[in-house]
Amino acid sequence: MTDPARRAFLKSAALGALAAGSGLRPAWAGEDAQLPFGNGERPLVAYPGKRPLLQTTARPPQLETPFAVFDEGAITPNDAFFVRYHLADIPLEIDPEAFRLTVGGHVERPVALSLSELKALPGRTEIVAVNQCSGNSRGFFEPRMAGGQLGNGAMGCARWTGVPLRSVLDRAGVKAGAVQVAFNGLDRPVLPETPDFAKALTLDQAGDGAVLLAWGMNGEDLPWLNGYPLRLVVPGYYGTYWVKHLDTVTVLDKPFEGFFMKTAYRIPDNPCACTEPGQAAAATVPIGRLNVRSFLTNLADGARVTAGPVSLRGIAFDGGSGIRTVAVSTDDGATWTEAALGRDLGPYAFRPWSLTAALTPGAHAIRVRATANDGSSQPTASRWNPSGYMRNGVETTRVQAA
Ligand SMILES: Nc1nc2c(c(=O)[nH]1)N[C@H]1C(S)=C(S)[C@@H](COP(=O)(O)O)O[C@H]1N2
Ligand SMILES: [Mo]
Repeated sequence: MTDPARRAFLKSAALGALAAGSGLRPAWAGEDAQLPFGNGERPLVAYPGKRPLLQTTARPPQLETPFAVFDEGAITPNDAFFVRYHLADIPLEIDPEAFRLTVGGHVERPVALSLSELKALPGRTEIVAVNQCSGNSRGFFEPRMAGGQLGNGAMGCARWTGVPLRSVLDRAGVKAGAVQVAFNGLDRPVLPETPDFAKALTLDQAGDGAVLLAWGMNGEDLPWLNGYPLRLVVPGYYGTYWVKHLDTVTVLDKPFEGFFMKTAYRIPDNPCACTEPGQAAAATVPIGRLNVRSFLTNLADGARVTAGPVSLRGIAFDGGSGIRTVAVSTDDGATWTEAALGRDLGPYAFRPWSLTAALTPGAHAIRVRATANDGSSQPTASRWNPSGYMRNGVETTRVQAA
């Protein structure tokens, strides 16, 4: 075992290079370094604890997983997991011995828990869950909108280890009249006028036993850039709620008014969470659960294959009802065949699927469409909204069989 204090020092040394902007060199040009949209060219850059990932911005670090990684299996490796930050002042040094999670606000007994106290709490558990950025795939929307021009790699599925947030709230004793719980981490804005990144859940959402204070990811400590030493894991919900480097939990007796709840990360308040392209929404609500999506992972757009039986495989997921079926079309949506579903790692996980399709010589548009246990399915065309959130239209991969 490495001494934890020393481990944090080693990490911070690597991150010192990150802060100084040195020691980070673009690696080779990958297949999806050039995305099929304007300004879509992104270098592959290796950050501390990460293999080369697609860099959207350097300050703050925003890294996307190269899509081929999703063909490695239903669990996204820690060193390939995407990274999203809003604020450039990310923590570069954390002493795991001195670290405390404080739980305060509208509670009977404010508490400050060390990592070892958290790890010793009853109810330690693991859950496999997808963390997906609200703006994943934004770069494919037409017309374009502001925001990170992301391909499909701002998502990942991991096995998270932690304790239910509920145990810690119970320990602090939520007072009558509480309505929300707010979460803040160690990252800070560089400029005083930039709002701090903080999020809130309703008391009901926060009390769901699936919501974890997590220190472990795929059997290891959280990677630094994914929130070491502690993050919120909100299974079924978009990544924006999964606050990293979490050190402050505040129970509130009125709704949280911070920028990242009141102004940002809101969707049109209608059943499709959409508007006419180019139009603003009449009313908005905070973004919530993931909608259902599916992807083909073993063939890229433009691939050439040998005509005859071709193995197709991929992943599907939704906001927690689980995947019921995945259907595949190799004739541009005219006919559909049900794929076999792979290992079930739980309702919040990537669900693998596979199918052997007979491809005649010529061009094929392969489409994949998942249906979740709650009956929801993917629209043929993605629905537009002003922030480019929740894209989930049926994906099409064009291949050539010969
Ligand atoms: N402290 C902190 N936590 C954060 C954010 C942030 O900017 N700061 N971004 C959120 C957003 S929008 C996403 S999509 C996820 C991404 O998690 P990851 O970087 O571990 O992939 O972190 C969330 N947690
Ligand atoms: Mo996000």
